[in-house]
This record gives sequence, C-alpha cells and structure tokens, in this order.
Amino acid sequence: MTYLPKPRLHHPELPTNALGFTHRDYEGVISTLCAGCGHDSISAAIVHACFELSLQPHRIAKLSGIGCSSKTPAYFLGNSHGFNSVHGRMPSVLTGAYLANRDLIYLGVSGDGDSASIGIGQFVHALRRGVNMVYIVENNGVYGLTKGQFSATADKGAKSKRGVANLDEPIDLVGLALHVGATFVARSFSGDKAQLVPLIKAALTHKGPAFIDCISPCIAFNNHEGSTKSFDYVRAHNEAVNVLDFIPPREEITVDYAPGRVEVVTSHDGSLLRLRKLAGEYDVSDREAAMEYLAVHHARGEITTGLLYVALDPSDLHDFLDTATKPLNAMDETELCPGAAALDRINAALR
Ligand SMILES: Cc1ncc(C[n+]2csc(CCOP(=O)(O)OP(=O)(O)O)c2C)c(N)n1
Ligand code: SF4
Ligand SMILES: [Mg+2]
Repeated sequence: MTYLPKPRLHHPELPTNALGFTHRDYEGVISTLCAGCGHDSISAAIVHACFELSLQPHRIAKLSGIGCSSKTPAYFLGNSHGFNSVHGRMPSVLTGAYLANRDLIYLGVSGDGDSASIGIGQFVHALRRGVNMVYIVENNGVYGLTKGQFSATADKGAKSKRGVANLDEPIDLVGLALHVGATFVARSFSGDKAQLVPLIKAALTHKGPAFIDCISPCIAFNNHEGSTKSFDYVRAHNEAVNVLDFIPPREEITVDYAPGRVEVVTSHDGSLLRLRKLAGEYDVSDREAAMEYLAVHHARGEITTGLLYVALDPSDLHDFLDTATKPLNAMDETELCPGAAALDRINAALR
C-alpha cells in the first residue's frame, strides 16, 4: 500500500507530556480518507487521548478489520504495534493477542459494517468474554469503502443519497454491548471532541471490555438530508447524559461541586472519572436502567451520548481463565513446555 509519511519537522515549542513526547509522536502517516470524514476526527481524538495519558506508544497494540474506519490505525500511533486483519475478524485476532500478552493496551478500531454486519458474531463474543480492550466502532451507517450501501446500523426509514429509504430495523451496538456484558459502554460523536477525548482516556484505563460507539458521518455517501448519521442530524438530536472529566492518578485532586450533581468513578489504575449529570435521574452503574433509557430516547428520535454504563468492579478474561501473568514471549522454554508431569496434572484436573 502506498502512503505519505508526515514530515519529521517539530516546532520547538510544541508541548510535551510526562514522557517528553509531543503530539506528533502519537500520529501516523497522512490520512487518505475524504477530507471532512468523521473518522479523521476520531483518529485525532485518539492521538490527543494517548498524548494526554502519556502512554508509551510501544505498549499499545491497535487492531482493525476492513473499511475506511479500519484503515485509520495507519493515521495514528505510528510507533505502536498494528495489525490490519480480515473484514469483521478484528475481535478474534485481538483476543488471541491479548491472551498471549496481557501487558499491552489493546485498541480495536472497526466500522459499523465490520462489526454490525459481517463481524457481529465476533463483536458480541469478544465483549461477553471480557477481553480487556477499547473497542471503537466508527459508525456512519454505511459501507463507506464500498461506496455507501446501508449497513445494519442504518435507521429504518433513513434515506440513501439517491433518496431510497432503508427498510430494515437498525441494530443498536450500544444496546447489544450492554446486553452481552461490556463493562464500559459509551456513545459519542466524531464532531464532539470535548466529549470523545475524556471517554477514550477513561476507556483506555478501564479494566475489561470498553466499548465506544462513535457516530462518524461519511461525507461522501451519508451526510445528506434524510440521513440520520449526518453532521446536521446528530447535532440536532444529540441527548448527552453526562459531561466528563478524566483525572489521571497521582495528580492533585481539587474538585468542588454540588452534592448529587457529580459522580466520581475510580478506575483500577487509580484514575478518576468525574461525571456531571445532565439527565437528572441517570445512574451510570445501572445496566438495566441504561438499556431502558436508551430505548425510551431512541423512540423519541434522540441519539443518547455520553458514558452510559460502567461496572464499578470490572474483571477480565485473564481473571476468568486464571492464566499466567507473564506474556508468552517473556517465558523461557521450560515455562512454555513444562513437561509430561505438568500436562498429566492439568489433564487430571479436567477429568
Ligand atoms: C470478507 C469480505 N467481505 C466483503 C468485503 C467488502 N467490503 C470491504 S469494506 C466493507 C464494508 C465497510 O464498511 P464499514 O465497516 O462500515 O466501514 P466504513 O468504510 O464505513 O468505515 C465491505 C463490505 C471484504 N473486504 N471482505
Ligand atoms: S467514503 Fe465515507 S467513510 Fe470513507 S473516507 Fe470517504 S467520507 Fe470517510
Ligand atoms: Mg461504515
């Protein structure tokens, strides 16, 4: 594949993070997506989040499927591990990598076609198994790369660019993620950086499957009147449940807020997620209530965004399987191949 690297010139006054890296150290090659595509804004938000969290780029693994959305990992985190897999198969490749090496931070990037159509089986099973990852769907309601066919997230009655209405019921990936047991579930909009960046930061520090459905308008095939995934439609129908601040560990915490208006959620690494409620009755720790809230507001034609659910005491696949803490690539031959007696013990335990 051809690509254009970015010039390495750095402005001497670019701000640096705790590791001495600038924003540029978290970028990738120049994007080849259509100018104005929502996906590029999500890439920028990922760069911003990783810079602000001072993550070591070599500790991140980014994986994707096929689609314009799945091309985007080339455009961010150029110094991280990357694997561009097969259409709809990112979750199983990511699961395998995570089982082999739990020390990396896993970021799965996918599209609505990649995850809600061909890859829906993979999507639900990776979330229900508790794979510790951030899973972002860049949701434009169409197969952008193959020229704009409706995907399974397109709303019933939404119009294609040629004016044809979609006849099928939509799949709401957020509802599905809540149903199958994702422990961090959020929805955002590529045009809302103030909401998206803290959500990505919180998801990156969450232990367990963190899912973000990010509405990301396709300006080439799904940004016209009659679309429910256009910039204008999402701006007009956005119903945010909370406003977020992300506070990393070790930073002095000085917060001042009216009781009952703010919720503070502590992540497993000690970072804090401070949520200011916009919807008075909204409780981020109540999964069933989140599902009901989504259904009620969907029926009103609203797009619910924000952090919709977070499990306060999450666990993950390695906890369930009680696997070794050491990555496989750090084990020596005797640990990898402990011999016949160890195998006999394992077999006996399974009888
Ligand atoms: C197995 C397989 N089936 C079909 C395709 C053709 N194909 C490529 S991308 C794509 C859909 C992409 O849509 P989405 O995941 O929503 O990404 P977007 O381009 O909209 O970001 C399809 C059907 C393929 N590459 N591989
Ligand atoms: S076709 Fe749509 S999704 Fe693909 S790059 Fe262009 S605007 Fe983005
Ligand atoms: Mg799409």
